[in-house]
Amino acid sequence: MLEKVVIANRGEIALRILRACKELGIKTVAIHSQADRDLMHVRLADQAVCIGPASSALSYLNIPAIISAAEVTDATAIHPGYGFLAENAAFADQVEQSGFVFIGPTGDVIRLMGDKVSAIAAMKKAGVPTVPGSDGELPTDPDKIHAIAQRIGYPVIIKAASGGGGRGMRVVHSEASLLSSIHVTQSEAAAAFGDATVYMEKYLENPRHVEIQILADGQGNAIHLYDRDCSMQRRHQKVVEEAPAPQIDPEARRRVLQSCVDACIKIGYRGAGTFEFLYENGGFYFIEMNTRVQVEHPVTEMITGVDIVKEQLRIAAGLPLSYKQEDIVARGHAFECRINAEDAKTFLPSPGKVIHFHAPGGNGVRVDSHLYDGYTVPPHYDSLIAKLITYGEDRETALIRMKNALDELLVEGIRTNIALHQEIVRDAHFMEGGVNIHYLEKKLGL
Ligand code: MV4
Repeated sequence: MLEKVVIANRGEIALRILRACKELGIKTVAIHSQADRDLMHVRLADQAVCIGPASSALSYLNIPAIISAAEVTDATAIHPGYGFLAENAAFADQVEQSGFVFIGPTGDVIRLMGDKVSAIAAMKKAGVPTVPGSDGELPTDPDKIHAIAQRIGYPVIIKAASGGGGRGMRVVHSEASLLSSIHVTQSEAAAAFGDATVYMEKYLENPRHVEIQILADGQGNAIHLYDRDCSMQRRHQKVVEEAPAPQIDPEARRRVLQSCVDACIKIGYRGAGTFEFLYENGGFYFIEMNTRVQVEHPVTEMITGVDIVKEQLRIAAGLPLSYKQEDIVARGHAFECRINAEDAKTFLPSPGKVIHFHAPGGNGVRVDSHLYDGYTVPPHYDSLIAKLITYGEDRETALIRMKNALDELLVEGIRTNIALHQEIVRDAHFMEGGVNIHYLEKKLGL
């Protein structure tokens, strides 16, 4: 097993990684900014190193400072969590070149998936269903561009190859605005990512966001852990997730799950990963792959019983997967509500001191949170303060448990989105299941 892991993250995921390390008998090093001395996992880790000031750019994104902290503590591996450097190929490369294990795929695979054009090409070649599109970078010849759009059919969407997660895209409804939209997207992409490459896809108007969790050991073994629905989102920020995705065509599901497993083996994937799909009219269409553990991984853990972070650590230690596909049974249903420190009306972050925190409990209730009475949420980072996860034998039971858990949850002293969640879990369409990616924004009147 790994000997000592640097937890290169903060908040709830740092605590989640620390707990997994402790279960496996791995020593831990918390690295933190000057604003994060009071984080729960910093107290619980075997060692703690302050790596820089509050600003992420100077701490959690500071590659030399993180690698130096690994060196001075004699750590053997680095877990990046999510966000920050988790999908930075240069970081993965430098970690390995410095003699540490990067807990994730190789830098080359991160690079392949970071460029959406190469990611889609690799997935298409591996048999994963993709969105009808330009099959690569758009040509410069306007006649050829128009011909591609004609073949796909309007509306189309122009996306930056270096974008993703909703950054650098533009919908085009007719030929008249095609070329100008491409130029604007290219300019924005060049400014934002230093890469003007764009591609075109058919724009799916009312899809759901369904993603597939996979694990691969880089030794020829890969499994899927079924799917999650993340359609309840606002401005590309997920709000509620669930597993499995409700109301999915069983045959389409079987096929796409197998295609993801096959693709992992084909590209030499190692670690935990997520294939993101749009799901519309019974079909799956690959859009992106995430090469990290995701915020919403607990809903998958609840329905499969697999500890995804422990599997990440075992894989990084060079062990084969603990499970074969036939060992994985999806049972019951799980929801996750992302609890944010934010204003209910403006959705702006609302940091400050938590006077009192009370976590709900009971059968099928899980709370992943770094909060405690008297903790001050700093203003420098994202506003996620807790993940409330419920499980039930069926979707209705999991949802009733979520209603009850939200009523028990107390976060006093700061503003939160708990009331929004209480409204969502009582929404008739959400209760029915299968709403699309536009549902929440329409409900909120955006
Ligand atoms: C799309 C799409 C419709 N058609 N691609 C947004 C984030 C990025 N991961 C991909 N996104 C989309 N790509 C095609 N061909 C609609 C979206 C989209 C979206 C996707 C998932 C979750 C929320 C979304 C919100 C708005 C748009």
